[in-house]
Amino acid sequence: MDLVAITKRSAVHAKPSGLVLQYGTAGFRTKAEHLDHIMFRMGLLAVLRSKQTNSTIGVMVTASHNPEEDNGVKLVDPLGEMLAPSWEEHATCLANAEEPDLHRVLLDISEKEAVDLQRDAFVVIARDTRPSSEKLSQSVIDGVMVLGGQFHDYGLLTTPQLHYMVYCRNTDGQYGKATIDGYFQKLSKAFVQLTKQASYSGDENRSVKVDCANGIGALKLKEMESYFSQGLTVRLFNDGSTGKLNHFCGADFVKSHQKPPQGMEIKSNERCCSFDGDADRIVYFYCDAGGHFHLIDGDKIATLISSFLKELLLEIGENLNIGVIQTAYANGSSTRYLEEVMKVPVYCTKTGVKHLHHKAQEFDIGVYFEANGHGTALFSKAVEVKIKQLGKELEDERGKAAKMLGNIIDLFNQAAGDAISDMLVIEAILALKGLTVQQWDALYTDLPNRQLKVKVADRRVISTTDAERQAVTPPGLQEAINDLVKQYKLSRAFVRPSGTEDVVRVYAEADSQESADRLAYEVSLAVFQLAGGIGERPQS
Ligand code: G16
Repeated sequence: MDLVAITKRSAVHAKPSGLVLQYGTAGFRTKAEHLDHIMFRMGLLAVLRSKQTNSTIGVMVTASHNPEEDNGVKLVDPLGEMLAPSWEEHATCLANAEEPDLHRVLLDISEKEAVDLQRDAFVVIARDTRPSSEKLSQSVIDGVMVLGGQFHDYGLLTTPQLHYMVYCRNTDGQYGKATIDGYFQKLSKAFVQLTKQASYSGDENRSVKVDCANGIGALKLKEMESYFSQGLTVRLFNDGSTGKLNHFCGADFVKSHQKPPQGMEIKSNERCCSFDGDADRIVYFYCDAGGHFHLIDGDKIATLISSFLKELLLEIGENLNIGVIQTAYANGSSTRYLEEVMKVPVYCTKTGVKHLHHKAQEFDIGVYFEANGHGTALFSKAVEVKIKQLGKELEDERGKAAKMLGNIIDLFNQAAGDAISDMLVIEAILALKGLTVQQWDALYTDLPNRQLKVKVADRRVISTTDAERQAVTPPGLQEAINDLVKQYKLSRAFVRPSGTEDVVRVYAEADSQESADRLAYEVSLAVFQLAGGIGERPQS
């Protein structure tokens, strides 16, 4: 480690004195102008992680659903997963080290993690379409280079595409080819094979309108369209040509405001979906003949996928264990439907893909989705090998179902939740089952719910337990929530500090929209009073 060179380069990416940032739910996120030193330092950290694991590590420059002025960075571990929790702590230490302490922290991490500094390192980098992303990814490269790491800059990619590249590179191409063409080929081949088997061929069922949040999803869908054009027509809106990233559009806006994005023409009963800013989340929606908006969120996506997988397993005659993983935000009706009607075990983890992904790996088939639309399905290696073998050996109906499942396995991005891959899986399932968006929506009725944000001076005063369903601190807050919840039917509420925005999130559901709105407002007020609210008091 050339400490003199590191100090010199670090001075170019100097940390604003006193600025403290934390590796949150999905990496570092804040205003883009505060992130130069973080990017440089994450370049350094990626090199250490690469040397330690003897693998390629990914660095994605994005702030996903956050406003355009923000930016952020996520590190991607060897199998395309989120960075391991112990390394998140190293990331936070490194990010907050004052300039003179930088080498000591680098040496400490290397020692604690037994990093062989003589080893080679390889880092792959990509970025979203934010105006600040290009310069910030140069700072990552600067960090990689000063520690002697090699790198490949993929330029513009969706976040899940970078996860895919890392996974491919570390499995010697077994998972796929680590190029954008390799990604398009793998997914579209599986999609075209699947939709060929669909008996339903009505045009209307094979076209979908996509709100791209004015982000990278639009670029990548345009590039990919010709690969699957026979199977599906995608009509793109909010493609970045005029509007601002995530501004009144995108999956986060549609989910949290429960209304359609701006900039999209919607005819009644048309199937539409929204991606978020880095295309790792998707939600579906439609407006009925009466003009009412219907949201089909991550919970209903998980239900559609897991019921289809269960049906296929039944046809194949394989009794494999399927689990569905949700978070506290999952609508109570979805959990009840999965457990009581579909008889699928459901587990609840903390918010953050890393928690859901980790739990999903415990099953033969683990389907995980956050209500906000971030999710995928994971298949154990043994299941994948067996299903693909059956698909080759059997010529009967069982073989047909096994072939279908084999293609579904290839169509999912098993490294991370991926809006493009999820959209193609959903479109294939709807086509194969001949389901309309309304029929899918009618699987169960969501309990009315509301999400709000509250500004507090320091959101770390709120700590939680029980997969974030109970607040431990500040004192009295949980008791206040319990008292409020008791006043409404079929109700539930919880609060948690966001790991991507400087806010406290409030969730409430109840038997009517009016009650859910009222409960969310009252809980917000309790947060404001007991957890140090700042600015304007929550309004009913
Ligand atoms: C990230 C995480 C998600 C999480 C979301 C909101 O999504 O990957 O797991 O649900 O942030 O997290 P929080 O409520 O802590 O702000 P994205 O799409 O923004 O990267």
